[in-house]
Amino acid sequence: MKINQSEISDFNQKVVKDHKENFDFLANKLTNKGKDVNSIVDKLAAFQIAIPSWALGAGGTRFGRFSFYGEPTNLEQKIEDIGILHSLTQTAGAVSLHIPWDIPSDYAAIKEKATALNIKFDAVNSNTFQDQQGAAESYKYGSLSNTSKAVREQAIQHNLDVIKIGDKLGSKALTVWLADGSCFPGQNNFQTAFQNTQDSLIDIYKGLPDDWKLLVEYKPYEPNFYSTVIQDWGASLMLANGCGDKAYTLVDLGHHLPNSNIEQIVSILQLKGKLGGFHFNDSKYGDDDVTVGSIKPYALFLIFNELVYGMENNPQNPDLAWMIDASHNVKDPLEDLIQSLEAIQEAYAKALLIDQKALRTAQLENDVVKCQEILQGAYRTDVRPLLEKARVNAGGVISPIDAYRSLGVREQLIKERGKHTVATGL
Ligand SMILES: [Mn+2]
Repeated sequence: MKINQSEISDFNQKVVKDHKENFDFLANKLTNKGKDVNSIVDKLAAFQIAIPSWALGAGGTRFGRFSFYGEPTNLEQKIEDIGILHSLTQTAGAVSLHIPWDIPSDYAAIKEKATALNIKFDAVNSNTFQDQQGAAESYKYGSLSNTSKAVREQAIQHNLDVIKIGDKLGSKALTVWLADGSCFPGQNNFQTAFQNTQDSLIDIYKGLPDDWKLLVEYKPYEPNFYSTVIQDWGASLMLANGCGDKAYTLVDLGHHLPNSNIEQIVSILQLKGKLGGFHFNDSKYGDDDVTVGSIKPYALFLIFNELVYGMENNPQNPDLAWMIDASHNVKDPLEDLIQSLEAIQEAYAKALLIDQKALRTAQLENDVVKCQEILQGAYRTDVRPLLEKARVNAGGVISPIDAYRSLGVREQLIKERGKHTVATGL
């Protein structure tokens, strides 16, 4: 299914009056405060977030999985779903493929489909956390860190294969997330596991095309519960530095121990020019992968404050690969993704409202109260009319969730694909 431009303008027609009133009110207020509203709206419209190919179906836990009906059953349909998200929001202009779940059968056809929907191929993701059917070696006790050379070689070759697949589609980065670690004390020699991982990553790095990046993701625990080989940003940064200039750290919001100061992590990585990618989600307890901004929206705003500062002041840091890395157990996956996209844009817009000059002055004067007033003043602003304006300017809808429902998207997908379809993924 494809949403056409006339459906979008018909929908917008019904709500445009409200939108205009709200936008004019806010734009006026912000202009009086010296803000360049058009430039903020342009920045929002330019901000594109990749949708991972495994997020278009219902997710599950180890206790079970409940289908959401009308799920995409192949890569073509997944790209179509992202096309729906993108035509409504105009902020989901990229897909991040997971290999081997989503290996294209016809590269030219997939590229053509994505191009027609204005979707780019962002970072490709390898998978050495599961055994694949018919594989000679098992990853039960690790992949790139395994004590067996044969296992490490199989895992390295898989990553090199993923690079080749991504290269054919126009991707420019490989994301490596390892489940490697140990479940019990004494199970692993930490130094051997780390050194094996470094050596394996160097072999993968050697296969990277010149204009590619290697993104090294970290996570403190799960599925291993005693230790993880790449457990934090420090381990990731050491490994990236051990590979070379094209290797970077990737921060996933859910991959920290409770109460970690993630904004400080992204800030210092940008200072060092080593933040390569960012995965959005939210959490209450661990790597819960729930809707972005649904639990800790203020923390997301503080992170965006640092990201915006880095984007504006750290030319040594490359453009980031942005991706939503969430799982939808009880919501319609597309509605959940729309909510996440909205939350990301909202945090970004609020961060763009921070008066950086006034903040700097207050910091230099040690006016702690003023510093907090500046941050919270921006945070408390209802920026949704700016998001609406950015979407409308780009050809999207004023309110994506309402449009999605009034267009009966899920009902149509069920009609086209059938009720009990299941998307590949976890
Ligand atoms: Mn992730």
